[in-house]
Amino acid sequence: MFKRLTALLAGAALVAIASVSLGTSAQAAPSPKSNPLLCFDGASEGSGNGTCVRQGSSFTLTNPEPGDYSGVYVENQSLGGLPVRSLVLSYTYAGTVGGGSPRISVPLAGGGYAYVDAACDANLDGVVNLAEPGCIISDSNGFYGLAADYTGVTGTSYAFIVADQPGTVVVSEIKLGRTPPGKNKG
Ligand SMILES: [Ca+2]
Repeated sequence: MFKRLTALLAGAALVAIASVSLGTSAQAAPSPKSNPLLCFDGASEGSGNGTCVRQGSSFTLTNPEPGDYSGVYVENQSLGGLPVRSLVLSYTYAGTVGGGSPRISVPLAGGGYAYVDAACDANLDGVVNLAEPGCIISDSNGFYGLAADYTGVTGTSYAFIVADQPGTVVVSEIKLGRTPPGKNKG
């Protein structure tokens, strides 16, 4: 009887500790089930007048002048050691497109970024998708070619979409993740 009571008390103590730590971490981090998409922009970072405004799953990126920027990133994402071509990278775009804007930037192991922009929209349907046949990508180390031929590997950071040409573009249906289609939340 005594042993049983002790076990019950120990169990209750563990539950209490678990509740406390859960309560603390819940404030510091969102659910591990999803990696929320968040805006970033020059206007809120004290660097120009670019703005990102979210409405549901659509993000309106507005850059009044050259040098302005705005974009979307994935909170709490840590890519690392994955072939870039294996990532689930896609978005729908409408508005000002050109000069590599908007684009997905993916951090590379060893430095630099891989870029996925409208050149990847081979069938010109307004959807950029890394898995699309004929998708052309580039990187900051001089690569320009088919995504299927790309051998770059991700570094330990997060992928983001950025617009940095004057004008307004709406990006939506954004996938910046590492998980297979259907499971991707980021
Ligand atoms: Ca397309």
